[in-house]
Amino acid sequence: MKNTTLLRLTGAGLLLLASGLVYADPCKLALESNDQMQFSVRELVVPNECGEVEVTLRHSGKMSARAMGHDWVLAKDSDVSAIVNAGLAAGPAHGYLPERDKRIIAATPIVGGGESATVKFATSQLQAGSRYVFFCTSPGHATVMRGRFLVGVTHVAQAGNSN
Ligand SMILES: [Cu+2]
Repeated sequence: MKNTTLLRLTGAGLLLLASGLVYADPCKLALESNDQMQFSVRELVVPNECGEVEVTLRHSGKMSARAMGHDWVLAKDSDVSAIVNAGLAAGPAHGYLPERDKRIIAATPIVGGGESATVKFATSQLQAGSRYVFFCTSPGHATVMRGRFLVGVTHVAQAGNSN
């Protein structure tokens, strides 16, 4: 009888612990975009432990997707220009994203004011030693709407690094 009670208590404790972890899941990232053609962050960092990452982009502005739409696209730094150009060629009917482009690691659809979109992707697609960038493929946006995407960088390392 005593053993059964103990097991039940342990189970409840683990359940509480698990829900706490879900609440502050470091593998789920969120950022905002606005009517001033900006992302709310210049850098996103995910821990090494994340097998899968979820990114949610919210548009906190009021302008329509046609006038000031934004998406969140992740790729190697060296592939950004080519993807942006291919996106321009694809045009608004395809959300300024080339279809089935293997250089794109993850991409949300374009959102307008008040909307949000989420994308999930496996970190196994990311190679150690490569530089990754997130950006927006709306025409002319990628020059300002871009930031660094880092895996496994601790806060201590960030504080000690000025760039
Ligand atoms: Cu944009």
